[in-house]
Amino acid sequence: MSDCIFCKIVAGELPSNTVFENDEVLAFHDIRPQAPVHVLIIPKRHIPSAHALTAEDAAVLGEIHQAARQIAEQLGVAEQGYRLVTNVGFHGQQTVPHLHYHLLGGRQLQWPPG
Ligand code: DGP
Repeated sequence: MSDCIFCKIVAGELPSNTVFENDEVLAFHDIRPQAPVHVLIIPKRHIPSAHALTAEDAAVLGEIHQAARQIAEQLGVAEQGYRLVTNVGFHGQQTVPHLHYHLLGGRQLQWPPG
């Protein structure tokens, strides 16, 4: 999508601090980190949110979870634990309408979220 900032990052039209990339998935540091480790993991193909997923997206979801495991190991948060979360829509506080998973770690996270 031409006006999607994450599609622009995928296309190399906007910069990002990449931590993982394969044919289907890109992961980069969040521009406004909420934890010592805060990475966004996205499908390269534009999917608006988790609510828009279909059975045809099963493979890319698997890729995202494989990437998350690898990134958590790479950035040293796998042993202590981390959070993998996706926000959906207005009440979910989704601000970028391109599916993304936040990988947060490096400190004790709180539950429930606000
Ligand atoms: P959400 O609120 O769940 O839609 O999260 C969107 C996240 O995206 C938010 O934590 C800030 C981050 N973000 C927004 N624009 C950019 C950008 O241009 N680059 C990077 N690296 N992160 C961005």
